[in-house]
Amino acid sequence: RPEMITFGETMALMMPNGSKGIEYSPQFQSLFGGAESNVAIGVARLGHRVGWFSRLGKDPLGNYILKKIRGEGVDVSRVEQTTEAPTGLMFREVVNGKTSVYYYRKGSAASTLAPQHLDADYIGQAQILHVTGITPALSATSRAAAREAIRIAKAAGVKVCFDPNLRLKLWSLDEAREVLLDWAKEADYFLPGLDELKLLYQTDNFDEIVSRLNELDAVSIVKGGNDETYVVEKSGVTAVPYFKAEKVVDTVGAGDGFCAGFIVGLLKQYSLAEAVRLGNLIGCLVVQTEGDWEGIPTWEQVEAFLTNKAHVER
Ligand code: KDG
Repeated sequence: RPEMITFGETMALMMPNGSKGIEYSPQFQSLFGGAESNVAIGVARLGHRVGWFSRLGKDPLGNYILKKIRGEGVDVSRVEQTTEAPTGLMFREVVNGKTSVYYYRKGSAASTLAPQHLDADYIGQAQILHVTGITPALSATSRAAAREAIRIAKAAGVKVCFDPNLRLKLWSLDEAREVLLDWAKEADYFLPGLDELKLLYQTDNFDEIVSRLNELDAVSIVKGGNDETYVVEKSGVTAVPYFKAEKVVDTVGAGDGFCAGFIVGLLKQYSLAEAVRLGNLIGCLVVQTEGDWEGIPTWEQVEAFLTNKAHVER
């Protein structure tokens, strides 16, 4: 039985080889990514039982994604493959240090996810449900499904982690603000980035952001301010410093790696600050590898890192 459940769209990901960018690159790496499956893979690598579900196309990209996620030890028993719609696709390039993502996902299989695809018993037996704000941006039915999953979790006493993952290529800021701030009220753990909060609350003032967060029932974990993560509780704000990355190769997926580490900390009943420290470590390792999730360490690697164990080359 999974300790954590998550769901959402996972897409094939094409990244140009070399520095030419999508338009001029003759060669691409074929990868995959999705905010929620990135978190699921992370939690599995860190040694905990986790389930992820979605709808994928019954097509080669859907088969590829399903096999890879299953291969990472994630329970995919609730994934459905359909011939009604294709697996979504994205391209990502880093040109002159700037990352750009292009989505080919409108009408994808995952966007046809609807409340009738949810297995309430499956969700209800977990300890944590992790939801992101990408799912409500995909379609009316996937928004309804995500909202219903939160309702099921709360009714069953499952803790809800909510990462707003603001994606302005998917919906307008006004529409996103309305939904994301409403859903934040349902969360036990709200996991936004500081940049997202500045946009959602329309202010750069940190104290004002903290007082808005304190209106929520949730504990808020704010990623990405001044090389530290903030734990915002009504009793006060705790800053937890980042680990220093040796080289930054691909920052996409850092937030998901953070969530995976933080959730594992919760499952291990760490203090909030300790769980955030583990999240920070995973985020720091993810940015040093290309791809969304490939840089996530195993639990053994985390222990070796934290105890400074010497690496045996051969
Ligand atoms: O957090 C990383 C995700 O943004 C990436 O995997 C793609 O899920 C994705 C999305 O919808 O942007």
